[in-house]
Amino acid sequence: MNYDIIEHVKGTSLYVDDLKVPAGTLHAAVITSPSARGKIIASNFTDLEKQNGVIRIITSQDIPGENQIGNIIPDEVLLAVTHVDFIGMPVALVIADTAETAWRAAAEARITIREDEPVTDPRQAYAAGDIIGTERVFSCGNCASAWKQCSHIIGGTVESGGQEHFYLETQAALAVPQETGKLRVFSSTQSPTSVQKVIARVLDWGMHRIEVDVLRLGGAFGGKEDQATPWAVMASLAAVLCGRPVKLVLPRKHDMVMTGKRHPYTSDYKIGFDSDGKILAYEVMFYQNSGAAADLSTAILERTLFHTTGCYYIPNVSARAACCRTNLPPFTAFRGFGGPQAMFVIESALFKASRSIGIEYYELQKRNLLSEGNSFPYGQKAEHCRAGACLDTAEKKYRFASIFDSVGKYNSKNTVHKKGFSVMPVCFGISFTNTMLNQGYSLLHVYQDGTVGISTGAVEMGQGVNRKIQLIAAAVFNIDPGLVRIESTNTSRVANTSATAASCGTDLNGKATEQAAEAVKGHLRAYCARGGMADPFTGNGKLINELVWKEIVGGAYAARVTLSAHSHYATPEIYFDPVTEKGHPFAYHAYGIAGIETSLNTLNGEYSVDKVMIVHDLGRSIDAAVDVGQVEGGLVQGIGWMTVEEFAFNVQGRILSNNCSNYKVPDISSTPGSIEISFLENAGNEKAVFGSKAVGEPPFMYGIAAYFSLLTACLSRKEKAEFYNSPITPEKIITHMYAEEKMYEQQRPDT
Ligand code: MTE
Ligand code: LUZ
Ligand code: MOS
Repeated sequence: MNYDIIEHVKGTSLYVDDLKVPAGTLHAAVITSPSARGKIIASNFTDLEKQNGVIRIITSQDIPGENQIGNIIPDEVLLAVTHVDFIGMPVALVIADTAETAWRAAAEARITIREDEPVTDPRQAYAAGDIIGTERVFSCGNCASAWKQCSHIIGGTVESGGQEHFYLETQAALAVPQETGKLRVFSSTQSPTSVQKVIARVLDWGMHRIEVDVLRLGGAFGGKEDQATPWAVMASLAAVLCGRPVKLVLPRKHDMVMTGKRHPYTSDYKIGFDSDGKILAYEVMFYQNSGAAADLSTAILERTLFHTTGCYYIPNVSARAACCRTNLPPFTAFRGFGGPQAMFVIESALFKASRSIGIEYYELQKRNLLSEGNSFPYGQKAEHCRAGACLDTAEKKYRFASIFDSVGKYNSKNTVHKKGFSVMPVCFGISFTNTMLNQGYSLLHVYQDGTVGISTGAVEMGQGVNRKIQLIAAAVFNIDPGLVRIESTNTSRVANTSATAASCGTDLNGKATEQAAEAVKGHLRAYCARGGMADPFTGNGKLINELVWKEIVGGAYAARVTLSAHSHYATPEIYFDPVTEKGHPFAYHAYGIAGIETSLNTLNGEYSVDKVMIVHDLGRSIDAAVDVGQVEGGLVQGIGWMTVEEFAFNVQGRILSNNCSNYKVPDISSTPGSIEISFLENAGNEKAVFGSKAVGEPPFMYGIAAYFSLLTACLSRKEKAEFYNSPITPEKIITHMYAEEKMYEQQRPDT
């Protein structure tokens, strides 16, 4: 059960837009570029300033510090100066007495732009040499000589689409000037320290003058790892310039065009097998559509390379990847962080190869499955590899063989209605690939009445990190979790935090909390020992009696024993050398397997995901209900990415999927008919707190099975309808199914 579930159910939990604003609060709206690429010639902003209710227009010229928000690479301005790089790029701010007035005025702004031809195709950007950072290469073994040993060599191209985060709470911030030149900022961000740092840079202030507070987010999914920052900086800039509190909340339709999404990828591969279907060599080039600025693209590209081989062992690999700059909003972190894109390519390669070699796709997956001690192309070895254990458990528990059998029988009897069944094994590296970010903090107070308050670097976004941290502290003290409160994430209480991301919120901040609680427990133990009391913490599973606990704490306070601790945890033993592209970047890997059964009507392309069966390796679960929620949520989001969520833009760089009616997220009728989840048994993990494993992102990639399940159904009607271009929408299915007829092509409306 989640920490704030009662508030959620009652509807009393607060988000930034719900906070009571101080009297005199102003509202900001953003004036954005109408063109994807060009030079700014003129604008009518001074006219807008005369409108009723408009207080002020803010442009780049009003910025006291640096006009720069780039995180990894300083290549992104807060407000455009001379050029615009994508439709929706912020150019200026309207500050008004109401949000309605501000957004209405912003909509009336006219910017004259001398337009250049925009680039939206990553291959075109690559050909023109317009890449962000450098091209990266991960390799192992020797592909060149391995090709000669191959009995089968197959090549292909794979496309995967973008994905809108669709967090229910859109981007939002409220900046409130304090006395003594300080600013308090409420932001819907996964990364309070990044927000604090960039506000300081833009205002030319010390970080100690900025307090960022985060109560909870109404969903984030990576969309607020880096891209919550500009809005908080804009609100702060306006608050300082106007000397009043300023609030900025993006309306959904603006959020959908102004913010970045999952990166679309286009990739070319070549894969070689021996006569038994063992992969000998794999060569791949990933073209990442990065959008107009770096944002987190280079880190995401790196994770793509780390997950090149998916859940398989491949002895000879040569993987190249480049961030290709295009005139679209900067694409950003999204659950899986480049990993899913890589895994879709290797699965496509196996699927396609299975057809030309004549060995079943599932059989190829099994023959190449990662096993204990196998090396990844980046040098780390698979230790405590659970890929095989998950697969064996799933095969037995769900009887995959009989499902393949019944699907085959169904398809041989039916012509129009077809079924598919596919399996997706997942192996996901846990740790930020940038070693520096793998640190967490906890500040723990036991109050003199025995209640406990904890602040950490972790941000609650619905994933249950607060619940897990509450349970960890309660378990160390052996007290009822109801005595433990988790406070907001606040940069004045806990500093220099990493984003809550890479699925390691609990690994890092939960571990720091365990350490902090152990420290206070040590003091309490020593106090008891001094007083001749028996050790109260050896309760063999039974909670300490609450009255006894309160008496010990009260007594310790009276004896001037410290009841607070501040603890820092940095993941040990991880490193990565970006020159050799080798190292041991991950503390461990998370494993799991999913089987997905689908039904397809081959006449109209309508389909359903009927049944999902999962065995997931969670280590020892800290809260099973939270973990089931994460597996289900990740799965459905992954299925959405692979099936119905079609992020669309045109050659002018205009996002066409810009509201809920033309962008479909999975709803109750498109989620699976049944989802069975079992946790791998006896699966501890010495590398993370309480033997647990990170669970936030890995289940996302189970969704890939939905693609191949549906493709199997298509191909059982029409052999030639093969395509590797996600999402597999009903429209695409029909187009490929009836490609020769051409009738659907001709009827498609212009965009
Ligand atoms: N679950 C919910 N409900 N909402 C979210 O925004 N984000 C996901 C995952 N699960 C998310 C979620 C992503 S992208 C990550 S990295 C992890 O949660 C982050 O939290 P953790 O590190 O505590 O697992
Ligand atoms: N963010 C990041 C991430 O900065 N580095 C990572 O490795 C990562 N991985 C997953 C999600 N977010
Ligand atoms: Mo998650 S993409 O690491 O926020």
